Amino acid sequence: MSVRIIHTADVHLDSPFTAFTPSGAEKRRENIRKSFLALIEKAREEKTQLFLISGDLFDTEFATRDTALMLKNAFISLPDCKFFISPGNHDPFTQSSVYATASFPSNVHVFRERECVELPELGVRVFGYGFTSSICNESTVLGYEVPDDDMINILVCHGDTSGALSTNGPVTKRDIGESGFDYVALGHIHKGTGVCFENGVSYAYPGCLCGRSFDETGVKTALIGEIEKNNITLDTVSVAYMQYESIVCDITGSVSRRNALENIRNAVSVFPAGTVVRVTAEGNTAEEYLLSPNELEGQAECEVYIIDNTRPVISFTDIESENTLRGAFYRIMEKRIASVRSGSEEYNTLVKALKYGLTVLDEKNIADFGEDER
Ligand SMILES: [Mn+2]
Repeated sequence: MSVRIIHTADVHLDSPFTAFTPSGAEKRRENIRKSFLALIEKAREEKTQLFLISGDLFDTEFATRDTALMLKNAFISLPDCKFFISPGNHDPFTQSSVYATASFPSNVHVFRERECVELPELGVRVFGYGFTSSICNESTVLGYEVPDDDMINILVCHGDTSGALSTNGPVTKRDIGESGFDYVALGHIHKGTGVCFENGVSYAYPGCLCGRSFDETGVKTALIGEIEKNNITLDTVSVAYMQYESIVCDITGSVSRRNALENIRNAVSVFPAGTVVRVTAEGNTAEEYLLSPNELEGQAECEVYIIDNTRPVISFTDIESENTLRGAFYRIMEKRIASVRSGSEEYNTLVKALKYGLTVLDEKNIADFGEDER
């Protein structure tokens, strides 16, 4: 007997995206909702029987009414699929949480501390651990009575394999190996692991469903496939409407400002449309090629932010001897730069100040310049 599953985690619906304008933040929240709905459609196509959500479905214990309603409708639209949700450290099951206040349909089970749901018709037991506060200092994979019989035993939980001092449900590989489950569906770590094995127990982090910042770059996935008693086949599936990437682009040799931007646009073109890309521009360029963070706004398929770490190529001997404000500024800055260690933070700041100062003194506009940490 086998069962078709989808395993996802760390969707972080309703993330605030505080660094953005209200409409920019809303666009990103919409992308997360669309990603989740795309996974629901995957479940419909693949006739998924168990849909496992291993924590942090929401970014906080609260959700907007619209998001809760969207989920409810999604769950209702797949009546033959059973949903198991294990609240995590971001969305613990508290009195006032969305899990307590939303009325999800009967094909949805939300775990609260340790529980087990038997599904004899599928030959499966689904165990789960639901956080009831944002802190959990005990292993979330231990403490269950797992019968050793023909039924498939699956655990759905948020848990942290990154260290014993974690307050997010510290889990060791040994805990997993001794747990007695056939599959441990984990959540919390946003980088997917693929299916791993420990002492006969299969386990995986699917990773977050879509990237939300430059800390979460690359293709994000969920896991989809079949589980049999001694055979687990899960593949990654990507449904993300939002992807982040961070690249370095050396624009040395660009013959014009336009050419420099063209080189950046080419470097970015390998990513799917809509990807949010941070490009750190490096190399030596003519001083008039100074690039602003939003230089390519509306000019590329991707959303591109440029950090300009290029060094201007300047005719130093000319400026050095110039009897102008520009010359005086240059001589002072060079003296200061010479007094600090090259490559240090101060050095980089001074180089940037020199670059911006020369631009201003050339009466060019730098109003739009600055680092962008989105
Ligand atoms: Mn978490």
